Amino acid sequence: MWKPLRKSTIRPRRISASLRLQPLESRLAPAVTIVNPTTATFTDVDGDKAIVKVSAGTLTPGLFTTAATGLGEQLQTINFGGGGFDGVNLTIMAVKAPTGDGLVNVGYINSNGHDFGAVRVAGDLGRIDAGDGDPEVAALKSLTVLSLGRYGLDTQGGTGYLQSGIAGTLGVLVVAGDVKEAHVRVYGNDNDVKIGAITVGGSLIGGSNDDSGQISSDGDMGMVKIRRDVIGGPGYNSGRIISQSSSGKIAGVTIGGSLIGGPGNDSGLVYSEGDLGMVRIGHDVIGGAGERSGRIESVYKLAAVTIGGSLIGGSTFRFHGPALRMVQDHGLRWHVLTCE
Ligand SMILES: [Ca+2]
Repeated sequence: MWKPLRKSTIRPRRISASLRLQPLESRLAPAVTIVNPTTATFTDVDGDKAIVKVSAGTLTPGLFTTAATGLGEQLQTINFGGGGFDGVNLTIMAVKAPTGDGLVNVGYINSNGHDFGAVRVAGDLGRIDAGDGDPEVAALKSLTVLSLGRYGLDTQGGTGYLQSGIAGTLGVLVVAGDVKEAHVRVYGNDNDVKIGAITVGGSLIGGSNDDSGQISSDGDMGMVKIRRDVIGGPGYNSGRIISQSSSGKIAGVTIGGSLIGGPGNDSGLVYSEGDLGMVRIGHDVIGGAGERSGRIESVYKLAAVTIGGSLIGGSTFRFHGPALRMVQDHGLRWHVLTCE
């Protein structure tokens, strides 16, 4: 029997840091300069001039939480949860200094309870919350970032989460590099919410936390393109692409590299509670030590699966059989098992 997949759970835990900059003493000078109502600037940790722009609304210093770090400030939080920025576009970018990288990494963008327009961060983003739950208007029209979660919780001051919650519809998700241990979750009534097109230029990487390295929708999901790999980790449900709507579908999934199961159960997964369109894996599908890891599954229709490389079984004891099995149970569920 198949163990039913649990809905996503959020278990914040400290994530190992790959970048750690020591805060300096706090200082009296304001960290963020309000240039005009829609533009603010600050000096980034490596000396770059960071620029925050909104298409409407009025920026104030109180919206920003920063920590004096390195040569300037780490933007830990920008808080639009109080309203006044509904539907606005937000761009956070950097002008390169001789000491800098021309990028700006951001901890948390909070627009909880309020919709956003297009959000663009020229650097890494730890987390974003947006959406008022009204399905008639997109909760977040688009999110474009260099990477998600690459620096763990360091950009949030060592606390917080890497889970992003979008209450409503996310139009377009573009991540130029990796999604590392971060989780983008679109939630709401499964007949109304969806994620449009998803493009990840690097890999979707699960970690030790449950549900880490994940893109999930309570409703439909458009075409998903992962240029490199989907990699399960030790965490349950880590490294996963999932639509949890029984009435919905995933239009299709292309993984340029491999789908790799990890030590966690149900890690390294492409899964749809509804229909699943064409799934193309450029290289291998590899089962891991976790039960049901390295798996492609649709509860209803599965259009087709192509695997450019090998199908390699994992070490789980539960499913022994041929290298590729497609199993239908209850007349509806199609499973592609990766097993010995
Ligand atoms: Ca920088």
